Amino acid sequence: MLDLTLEDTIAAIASPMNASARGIIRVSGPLTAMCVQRFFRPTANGTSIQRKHAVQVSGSFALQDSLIPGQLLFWPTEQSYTRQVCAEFHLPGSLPILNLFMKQLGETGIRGARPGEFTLRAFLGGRIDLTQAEAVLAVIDAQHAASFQTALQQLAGGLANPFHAIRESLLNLVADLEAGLDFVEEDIEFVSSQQLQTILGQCLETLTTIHSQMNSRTESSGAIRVALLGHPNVGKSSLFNRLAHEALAVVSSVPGTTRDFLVARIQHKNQTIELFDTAGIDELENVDSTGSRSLEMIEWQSQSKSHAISGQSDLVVVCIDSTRPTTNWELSQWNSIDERTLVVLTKLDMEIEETISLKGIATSAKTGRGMDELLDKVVEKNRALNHNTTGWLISTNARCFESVCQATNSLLAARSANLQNLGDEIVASEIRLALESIGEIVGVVHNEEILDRLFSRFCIGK
Ligand SMILES: Nc1nc2c(ncn2[C@@H]2O[C@H](COP(=O)(O)OP(=O)(O)OP(=O)(O)O)[C@@H](O)[C@H]2O)c(=O)[nH]1
Ligand SMILES: [Mg+2]
Repeated sequence: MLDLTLEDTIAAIASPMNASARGIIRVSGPLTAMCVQRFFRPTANGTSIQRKHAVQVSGSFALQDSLIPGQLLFWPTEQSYTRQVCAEFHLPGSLPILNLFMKQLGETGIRGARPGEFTLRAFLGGRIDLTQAEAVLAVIDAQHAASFQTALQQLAGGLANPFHAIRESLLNLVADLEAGLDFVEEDIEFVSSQQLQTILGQCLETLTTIHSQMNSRTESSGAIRVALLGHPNVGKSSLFNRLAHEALAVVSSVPGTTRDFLVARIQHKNQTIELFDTAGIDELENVDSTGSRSLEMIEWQSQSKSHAISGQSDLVVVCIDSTRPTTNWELSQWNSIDERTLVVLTKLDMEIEETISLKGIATSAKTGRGMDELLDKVVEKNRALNHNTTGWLISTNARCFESVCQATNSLLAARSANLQNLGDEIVASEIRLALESIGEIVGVVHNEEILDRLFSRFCIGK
């Protein structure tokens, strides 16, 4: 269960758990200043670290009887991520050193942080709202440039800002209505029926927009970028032309025909696919043996471009010529297949090389065999991938969807109560219900179950 108290001082190793140049221990809570005082010695004599502002100081850390060089980042006030006194100890990235330092901190009464506890404190301290906490997770989890961007936007308040604006308007409205109720005898009105209708109408409009944005966000958006990758002459350009229904790329029996890359946009099952034909990738040992130096350079540049394209695309289709023995590079691709990779066997209208043991989508650019199956797999794979990589954002959607619907219903009820002159008490009570639903989205209204479910999915140190 979550610990919602803020009195404990917590610490955790916040850098990856492997040997690296720098290891980071993060500390937050009331004992932080004491432990900085006790374990850190600034290099420059007389450097004061008990300031009002955040500081970054070089020095050394006392670890048992030794002094270890490092850097201290110190936030002495609550103007920190967790809204508490907070520090980061940047030490050499050796696990034994970091573990020993953690043990030393434990002896001063500081306890190990639980998963997500730093972010939880940032939330409880009002530094971030729940949608942003979810975005922190999405940023950590993002394996994709697109989902990383969406997560960053959400972290910057992209999703929560309109909710905050609606909350503000509704809070003012309730205050006006309730003030009016106190003066009901004197017939003083703080907000007219007309004004009320306008404000409710604006809030409803925003909620409707958010509702449809949430709907479209769960669906795949934009084109799927697919790179065709493989050795020279395996038939990438032929496949590309067949899929694009156009002879865009030059096809020839000379290996290394495609030097640059080509792109074609195709439609399949209501989904746009951006297909990239790339230069053939040679086994490294072959690159050195080809012709003059300048030719090598061109080849090397084309190949590194192919790698770059495959790195930037959503999916990679590795093309393997079924009429030739498998190469080491193809085997290595096969062994490192991940959720972004599809394997295609080409030229299946010809006689198959009998030693081929790799499996893939059977295709022939000549007969058109396997084209639909390949495109189906692309769409399917992309859907699964999107689901994984934007999972956290979709979970924000799932968590908030119902609240958005409830808030909408309450505001519709408030509007009709006002039109039917049912009295300001009824209107105000419906608006309060809407406020509660919106409060749940940004976390102004929260319960331990929601927090537990969310923060337990973080890793330690975040
Ligand atoms: N029979 C048959 N031949 C094919 C097929 N696909 C490609 N080829 C032949 O294989 C040779 C190479 O095809 P390309 O499409 O140029 O191969 P590539 O992978 O783009 O080659 P690079 O651009 O050099 O990397 C050509 O002679 C094609 O006609 C196929 O499905 N069936
Ligand atoms: Mg080609």
